[in-house]
Amino acid sequence: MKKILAGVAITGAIALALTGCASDGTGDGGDELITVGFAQTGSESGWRSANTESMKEAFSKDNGFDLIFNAADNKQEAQIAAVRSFINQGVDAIVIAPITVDGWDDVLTEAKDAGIPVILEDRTVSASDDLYASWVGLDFEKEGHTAGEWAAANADGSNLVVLEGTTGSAPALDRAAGFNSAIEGSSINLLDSQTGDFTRDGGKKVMEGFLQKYGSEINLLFAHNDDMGLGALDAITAAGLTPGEDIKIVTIDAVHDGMQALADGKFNYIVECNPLLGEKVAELVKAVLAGEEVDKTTIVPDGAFTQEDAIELLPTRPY
Ligand code: GYE
Repeated sequence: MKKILAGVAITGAIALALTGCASDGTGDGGDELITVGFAQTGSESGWRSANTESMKEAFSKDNGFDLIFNAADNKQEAQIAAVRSFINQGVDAIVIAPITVDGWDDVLTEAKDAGIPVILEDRTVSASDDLYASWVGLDFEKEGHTAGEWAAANADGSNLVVLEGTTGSAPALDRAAGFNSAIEGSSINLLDSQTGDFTRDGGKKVMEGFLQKYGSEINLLFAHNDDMGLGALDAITAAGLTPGEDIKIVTIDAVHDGMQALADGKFNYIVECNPLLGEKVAELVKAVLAGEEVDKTTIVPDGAFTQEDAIELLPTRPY
């Protein structure tokens, strides 16, 4: 009896060892997986959730990748530490959605010295473009400009408050620049502009402060993303004002909840920012590792939506 049990146990151990071997990526009869470290900003917004999902889908095992995912809670030092740990682990490639534009020179140089290619997605950096293989993202300045053109045409003469994205991030800097250039020459009057860090909570708190200070003087809000605009809705309603009427609202992203607010008439206009970048990034990683020449810059086009568009598009929006 004992002997039989021991035999079963040994067979089990061999079976386990064999399974272990088959699942390490080499025994499947298939190719080695490409190990990719992805340093995501955090999970600040609906846009970010859609972007993370798109990346995880594209960098799946079925597509030939072993993805090491890190979200840095919007802390630049944590994101740089994550990239350093990818370098130490000897990954095949690194993808970064850089929180801020500055501060990347050292760690990008370390990756280059280690022979690990870096692909940037979503946001840009101020470091030299020799330090990364490629960037895929959006034209943030144009997004801001489109929002500003709408404001100048539909809310000229208004008193404006702005909810800015994360300080020092490419979308916050470029959307502000694009918006300001588009409203130049209009009689929109800027009352105040502060960061809400791209979060709902941040948008709500900063809008509460604006309302305390300026009250019903405010009649136009530009939020650098939907989430901050959605947070501001609570503050506006709590102050007894009607969003979309007393205060016109223009935002950027066009995620589901933003489009719903637009369809409901609480937002007045949204400029799109497409978060579904995963497939393109995965294609770039494979091409770079295969030694192919790739474009340094890929810009994904964005649209812009009115209330009628939102009502029509909502049922089929993928995010
Ligand atoms: O607009 C915002 C997110 O970098 C384009 O980051 C991205 C921005 C997006 O948190 O919602």
